Amino acid sequence: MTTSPTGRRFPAEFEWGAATASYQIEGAADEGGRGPSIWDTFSATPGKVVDGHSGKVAADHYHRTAQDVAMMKDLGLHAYRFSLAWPRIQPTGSGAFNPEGLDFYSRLIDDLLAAGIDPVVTMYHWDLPQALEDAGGWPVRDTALRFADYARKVVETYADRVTVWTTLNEPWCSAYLGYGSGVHAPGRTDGAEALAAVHHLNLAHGLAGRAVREALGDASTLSLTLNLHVARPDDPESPADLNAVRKIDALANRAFLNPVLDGYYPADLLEDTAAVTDWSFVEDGDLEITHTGLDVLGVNYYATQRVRTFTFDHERAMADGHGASAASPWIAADDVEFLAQPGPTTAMGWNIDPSGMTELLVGLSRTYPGLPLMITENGAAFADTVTPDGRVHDEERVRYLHDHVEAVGAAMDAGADVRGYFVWSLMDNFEWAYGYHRRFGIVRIDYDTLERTWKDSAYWYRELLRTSTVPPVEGASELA
Ligand code: IFM
Repeated sequence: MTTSPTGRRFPAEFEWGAATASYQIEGAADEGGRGPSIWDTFSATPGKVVDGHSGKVAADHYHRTAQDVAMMKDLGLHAYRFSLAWPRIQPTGSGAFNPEGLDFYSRLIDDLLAAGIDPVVTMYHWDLPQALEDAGGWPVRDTALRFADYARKVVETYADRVTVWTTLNEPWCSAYLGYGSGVHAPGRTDGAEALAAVHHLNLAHGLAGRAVREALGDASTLSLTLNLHVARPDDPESPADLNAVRKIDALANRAFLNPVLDGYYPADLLEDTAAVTDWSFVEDGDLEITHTGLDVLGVNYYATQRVRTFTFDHERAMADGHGASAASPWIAADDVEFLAQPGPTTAMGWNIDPSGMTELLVGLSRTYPGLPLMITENGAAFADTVTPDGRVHDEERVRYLHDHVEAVGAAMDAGADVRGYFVWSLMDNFEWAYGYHRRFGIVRIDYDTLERTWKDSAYWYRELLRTSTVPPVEGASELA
């Protein structure tokens, strides 16, 4: 069956794709000369990942690339966004490169091109070589310098076939979840280290960006993917709540946008965090390096946040037995409270609010006119079930995707220059601290057999790509 084209029509040149990341799908953690990453170590540490899951096998993509690329072709993807595993290419993060690792991605790139699919490469999606963490990790400057060497190598190796280069995926997570709250690898909980990591990731982006531009010149499309936060005040009339929004915006958004697109760190961020660090890790000349500008900004969007300022009542907290608060990713923002929001949520507990997507894209295009935008991730985890017919009727995911794609269109109507959209994710995968307990894929992975099964959302997405028109939610199950 084909649906009647009643939905919004997208321009023919709009790039539709799907995204994944190395540690989340590849498996083969001990094969092909790959070195250990911080996620191997973290996963092997009791209590860090639910049920002790790890990326050791994951979706076994390493052994099934041909099958997976064929599936992408059947879906009609224009582009595939994937990440290179640094420890597969350079096992200890410095020194010798691993030819087997380089070849693995070379073959993947060739297969994609042969299938008519553009490779959109992310250099770093969180799998830092463990040896670099042992030497200090992202809080130390040397990690950014090592990243520059790695970046130069991969760009030189693949520049003949890859022009779209994303340096980092969601440095917010690497810095604040990895070194602030510690819920991600390497699991450290130190605010000053988290902020040093922010800067060294920005520096790493800048150094890698130079490598991309040197190798490709005008042919390069340099990108950085950020998970920008859409924080809204609980009470829009309350100066205190507006101040909470400002703090979150500084830590989550401007801490990355400003050094890269404007060449400075925001004064309010430096002020807010002054009791935690003096930012002396920012050396002379660093902000010229971070200030690369971008050919396209990658935007990952899932949900919004509602925040307010609250006054910490020490005595009440002690009486409630909450004297010792858990580490927070929000450094020097202890007075900001994140509130539950009304309405539906996904299996992550994230609220479903497509209007935040429109607001974010329109806001970015007003702040940075002329900057092309690309949705590099958007999608939802739900508790999928396989019905007796062997199918996955994931209507909630279809609705989520439908409403968010429409929200992208609404942003374009309002003038945002959005060039493409990548669904997260092509297939179910290792969802970090949740292990395999959260499923984001439009294709189901059976983790016992590693069989791939298209969910209704995959058929719906294929129809969208085939027609450039948003299909209705109803009838998605008949598109198979
Ligand atoms: O799975 C992650 C991905 O690695 C980065 N962005 C958010 C996704 C869902 O949590």
